[in-house]
Amino acid sequence: MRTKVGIVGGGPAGLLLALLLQQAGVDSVVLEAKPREYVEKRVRAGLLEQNTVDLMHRLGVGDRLAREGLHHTGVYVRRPGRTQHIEMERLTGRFLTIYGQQEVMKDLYTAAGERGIDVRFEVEDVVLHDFDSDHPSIAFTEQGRTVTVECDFIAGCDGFHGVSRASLPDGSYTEFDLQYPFDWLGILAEAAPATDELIYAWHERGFALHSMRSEHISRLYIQVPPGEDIGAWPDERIWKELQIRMASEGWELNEGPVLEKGITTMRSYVCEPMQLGRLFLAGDAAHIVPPTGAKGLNLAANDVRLLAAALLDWYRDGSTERLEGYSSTALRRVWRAQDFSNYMTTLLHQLGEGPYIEQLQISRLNYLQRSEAAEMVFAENYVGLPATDDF
Ligand code: FAS
Ligand code: PHB
Repeated sequence: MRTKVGIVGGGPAGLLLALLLQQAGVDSVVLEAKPREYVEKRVRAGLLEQNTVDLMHRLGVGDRLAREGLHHTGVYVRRPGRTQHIEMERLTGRFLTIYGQQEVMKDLYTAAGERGIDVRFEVEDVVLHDFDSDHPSIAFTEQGRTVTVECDFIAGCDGFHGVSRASLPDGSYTEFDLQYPFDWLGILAEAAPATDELIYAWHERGFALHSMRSEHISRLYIQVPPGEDIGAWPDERIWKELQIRMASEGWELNEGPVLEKGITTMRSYVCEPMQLGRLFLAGDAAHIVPPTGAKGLNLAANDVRLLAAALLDWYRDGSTERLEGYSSTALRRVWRAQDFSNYMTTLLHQLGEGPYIEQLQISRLNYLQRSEAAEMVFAENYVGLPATDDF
């Protein structure tokens, strides 16, 4: 079979790219290893920047997000005895939206179906060929049958553990990697959020985060040791720890049945360049940020916004300027998000690096509370700088 753009991976990056290309009349085929239900049920991101919301509306897939998404004007930063509200919308004029990645995926798959985009689920043995030539192809197995799709370009949107980055020849890219000495344990609970906006908590026992998915569903995270066994965390122990770390005079966390829980490793990673020949990496396939800054999905959306514009230039008039500049352009925002995600992670977690570093954290939290300039830097990075052609 033949298409214009072969997209490996049917997560946010892959589907947003397919919809952006389809909107301009460019065909693609999306190859996803998992069943649709699995991707739609995978609990991941919850916070969308305005750039990502604007992109969903630009694609005409933002109606349910507009109806059901929670509009947030800022976040709380809490530590024992102090809670600061950082008013991001007042400081930057830009807002945040709470809308689960599960809901984003349902909306993107529905639109892809309605617009006739060819999404193949449960594919196996995906192998990329000849992407260092002008006639790349992708071989894969579908219900036991081997299929090859010939294309002009391959978009590697298959996440951190995908096949695309692994297909790059040794020596053709550089890796920047930082692993943190802790993980996150996250729960989804049938409990009314006890806060109107997110609470990021610093505590001597470790970090905690109160997020949500709706007025009935809370999403909560705590810092745990690296490689922690989830079996060591029965629900009541999780709730007890959350109550301690998020404690505040006259405030109490609402508890309820835990619907889902999982452990996430904390890593900062970048692969440079994000392209080789006719293979272009986007999203987690090229970079990972710790979720403390809520940037992962938003970065994936930004990558494919830039990649789609570059591909459409080529299909319109053969110009290659933006294609050749895709990696360096996308990496500008990637490294901005890497810096901010690292800043938030090292500010709010117990790093185990001794009392001096802990005093630095306290000093930074005091400065964030005392200085409007520090608040502005925090707010500007958290909401995401406006999307432009070169950033
Ligand atoms: P994905 O990993 O989502 O999608 C890649 C797809 O490729 C998957 O569906 C996979 O099945 C498929 N695939 C893999 N190998 C394949 C192969 N060989 N062949 C075919 N298909 C293959 N980000 C935010 O912006 N805000 C948040 O609040 C936030 N919270 C998070 C919380 C947690 C606990 C985690 C783990 C992540 C969070 N993130 C957040 C980051 C997260 O959302 C990712 O950045 C986002 O899913 C990246 O999207 P993709 O790049 O499309 O990769
Ligand atoms: C979430 O809602 O899952 C979420 C929100 C903010 C983060 C990380 C996760 O920083």
